[in-house]
Amino acid sequence: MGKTLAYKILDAHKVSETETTMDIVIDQTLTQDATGTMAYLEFLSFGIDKVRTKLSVSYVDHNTLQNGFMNADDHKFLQTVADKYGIVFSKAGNGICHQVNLERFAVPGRTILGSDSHTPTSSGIGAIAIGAGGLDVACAMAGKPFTIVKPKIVGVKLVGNLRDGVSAKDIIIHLLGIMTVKGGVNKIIEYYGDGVKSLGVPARSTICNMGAELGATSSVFPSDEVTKEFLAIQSRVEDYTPLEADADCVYDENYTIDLNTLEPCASCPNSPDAVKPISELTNIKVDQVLIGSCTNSSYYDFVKVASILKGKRIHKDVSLGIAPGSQQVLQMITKNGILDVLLEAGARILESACGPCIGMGQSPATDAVSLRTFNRNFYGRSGTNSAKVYLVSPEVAALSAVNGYISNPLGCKTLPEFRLDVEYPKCDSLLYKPTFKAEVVMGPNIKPIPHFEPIGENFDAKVMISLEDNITTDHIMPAGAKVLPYRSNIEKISEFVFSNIDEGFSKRCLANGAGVIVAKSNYGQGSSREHAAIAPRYLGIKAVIAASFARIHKKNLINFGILPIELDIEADLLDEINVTWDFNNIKVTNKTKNKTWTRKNELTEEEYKLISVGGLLNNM
Ligand code: MIC
Ligand code: SF4
Repeated sequence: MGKTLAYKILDAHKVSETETTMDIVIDQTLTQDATGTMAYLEFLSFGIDKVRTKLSVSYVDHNTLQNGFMNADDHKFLQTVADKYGIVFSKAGNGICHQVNLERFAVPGRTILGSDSHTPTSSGIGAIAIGAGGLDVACAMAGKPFTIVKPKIVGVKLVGNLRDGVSAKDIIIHLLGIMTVKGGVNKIIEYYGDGVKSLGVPARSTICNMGAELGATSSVFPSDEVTKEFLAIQSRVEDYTPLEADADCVYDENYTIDLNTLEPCASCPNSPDAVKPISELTNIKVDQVLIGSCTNSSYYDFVKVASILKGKRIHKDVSLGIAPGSQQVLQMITKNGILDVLLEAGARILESACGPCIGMGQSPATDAVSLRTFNRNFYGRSGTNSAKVYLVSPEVAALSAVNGYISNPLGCKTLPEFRLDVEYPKCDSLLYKPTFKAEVVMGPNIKPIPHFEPIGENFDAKVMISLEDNITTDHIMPAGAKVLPYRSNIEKISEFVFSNIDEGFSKRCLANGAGVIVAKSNYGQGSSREHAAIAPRYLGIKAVIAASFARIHKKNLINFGILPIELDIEADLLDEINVTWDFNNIKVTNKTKNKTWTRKNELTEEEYKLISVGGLLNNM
């Protein structure tokens, strides 16, 4: 039997395996500023002289709002660490990490680990790119292989061609509607079929990007002539290698998407898997439209947008914001007349950065409807809890901005004057190669990582919060302009844990001592931010009891010495819990309700060891 493309790449990087897990060598890493300061503090604590990867890149793209010294302090720290330890530095303004990584660095067949959940954007080029917590990325930079659960491979066959007005974003939104936000956990989504040829690398990357919303470990496209062309216009055709699955490979799960009949669709508030066709949503009045983020901010996306906006003006009640994904994209749209079209239509031009996607400005008005080409519409993420955020394609976004209500772009053509087959400027003026000379500068915003004692194998604790299905890391550790500047200060940021849904959480934890969190399925979906584990640990959380966990968050909990317990239990606030556990079993007793649950401990030996010693940092 032949091999899937995913296993061809994984097996070529495998250094060891158990029945359920495999350790893979990581070729490249990426970090961004909001997770990077922790990742580099962790890296520095290893006492290593330089990174051991083929390539590591440190991006500044999230905390670019510099209201106060904090974010600027962080940027300086990141730049000096990069320079000293052999890491390429991408300065604020150069663009969103995933867009720039795809343009300038991702290589077919390589493994890439990034401290951001949307790292799989780079898989559009035929790499296996995986999102992880900062500490895992720090370990990879130190040359340690990365452990993954051996993934099941989902084969998605793409058939035919997309109609005008339908785009790659609709493919992945459609798949989210089928597979849901937990359908991809511990799986890699592999795309194949004749429909693949019709999708350029940016379109493939849009699809891989939102594989993160499926909870998938990664996604992957073949590396073919289309990939070669993309690398050629990026002046790095030498990075090309053809790669595809064997024709007789067998997938663990199968889906077929007929591109000929696919319709434009949207993820409705407040979940990427709340999917409806646009044809069922028309006539909803729109207040804000935002085009950008690592999902849809390529030059190719703006060609589509300009084709719709050309000669038109946006509706007077709509605010349209545009954030090109990188300096290169900005330069391209400037050169090719697209920027003029956007300005004439009435667009506000935002910085090439994450910006509103992570609540850094552009929060909508009370109860407003906001259409975004982004990847997440979780409760509160936009900065306005009552806003209704829909995730859509650039075509839906542009047409709706003109009409003032959600509109169906089916049939809208790309104008030939906005050509795609042009040479791209290299535009590396904000990329810095390391000189190995800098002294690390650590401003007052950067505090040491707290030390955590092991939780012990028998402890009493109180239920600090009891939650539903699909709790996101945005619920646990909100982001946004107010909170993000404290990413390098655990004591301060811990005040905000669960603050959007339970303002008293952090004070209650500090007053009560040892705590547990109780939740239903897919706890911790969404981002890779390890702050969603470190800050609760700082507040005394020793275990999370949930029906199931999202992949990255589960690893982050273990890395910081919190016990993840896979159990579906009923518990109320401040119920008294006893947890007794060892390598083989876990016993949870709700002393208040007089109920006991026992289960086999599913932790690997390594995970057991990490929790026993209080986390990965203590272990290193
Ligand atoms: C996100 O999209 O939620 C983020 C912000 O990029 C996070 C990382 C972070 O919280 O810093 C992610 O996706 O991992
Ligand atoms: Fe940035 Fe948004 Fe992409 Fe996260 S999802 S990396 S915040 S653009």
